[in-house]
Amino acid sequence: MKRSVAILGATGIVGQRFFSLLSEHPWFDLRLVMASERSAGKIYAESVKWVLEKPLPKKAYELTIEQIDIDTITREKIDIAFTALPADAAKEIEPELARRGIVVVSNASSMRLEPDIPLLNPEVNADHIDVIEFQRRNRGWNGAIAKVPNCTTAILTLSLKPLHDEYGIKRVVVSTMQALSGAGLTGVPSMFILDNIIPYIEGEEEKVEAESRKILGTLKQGVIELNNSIAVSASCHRVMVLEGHSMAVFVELEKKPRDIEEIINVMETFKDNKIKGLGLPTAPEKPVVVRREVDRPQPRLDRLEGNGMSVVVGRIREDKVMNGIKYFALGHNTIRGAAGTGVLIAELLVKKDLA
Ligand code: 11C
Repeated sequence: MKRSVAILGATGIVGQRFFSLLSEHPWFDLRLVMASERSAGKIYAESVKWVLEKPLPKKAYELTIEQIDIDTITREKIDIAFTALPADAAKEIEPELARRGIVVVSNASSMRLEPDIPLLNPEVNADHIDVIEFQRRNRGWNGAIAKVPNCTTAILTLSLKPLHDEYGIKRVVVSTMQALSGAGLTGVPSMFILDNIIPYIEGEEEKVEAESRKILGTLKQGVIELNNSIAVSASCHRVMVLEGHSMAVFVELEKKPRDIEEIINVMETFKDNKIKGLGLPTAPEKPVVVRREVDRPQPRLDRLEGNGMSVVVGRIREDKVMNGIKYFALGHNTIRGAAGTGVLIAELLVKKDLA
């Protein structure tokens, strides 16, 4: 049976991505699109400008934006609420929804590091979903909260997972080149960074460093423990790219790879064992795609690989300073790094009878 779903924060960039992925989803019936008072009362198609393809999905003309209201969500018997809310609003609204029996799949950064809240990048740590049983017991909720990782973290950890499984990772240094859409910069405001790079993204480096260790951590005795044996250092930067976060990644490994061909094989054959065979509609056929051309991946050419759900890796080479390897990685920040991973999490929750 289809689950009834809502999007909270439906008019922002991530909200629009949620809309495009949910409006014709085989398992989900998109019933409510909610946003602030400013957009309430408008037909959805009239309020969106950024990511949605033209022609807009039929639902965009059928649904009217409603003001965010917990009672309406409860009354409409929504099973799953996808949220793209600012962290402050999410902190208030999401626990109340979970208390009322709604399953929340949230892109907001609030609560991501709480030990009984799963921070899911399904091909990497789908098993962490089991913490929901403890979450429900601890907090007395009938619903639940599952979090989507920070966009850079989702892309980075998907590229690291095959390496970690095969060789063991000791240290990661990452330098990012992040797209404008990650900052919600549309239209004129994005022009402020034309011919420029902004070498600071508030809170991003801390998120990458902590969230990566949670995603690569383990579920033990009802909580998720950070992986403290992996050190992560990030430097994050905004560049004049519309969509797609790129990063130069330097990794110290425990075990020495035989050669670069072996590493390419390990990455390309990464089989996302955690969700394999579940038939999740949004899962890409290949979570990690390797490009051999020296000038790839590039955002404009490669960000839609696997419908935006694959991470594309290139320029894999030995790094003698790190006693390991270095490579370049790219992922679609609003799909793999946000709404796409959110929908994949919801599919996993349905498959596990948790939503
Ligand atoms: C950016 N990564 O590109 C940010 C946006 O942790 O969900 C997403 C912030 C987050 O600026």
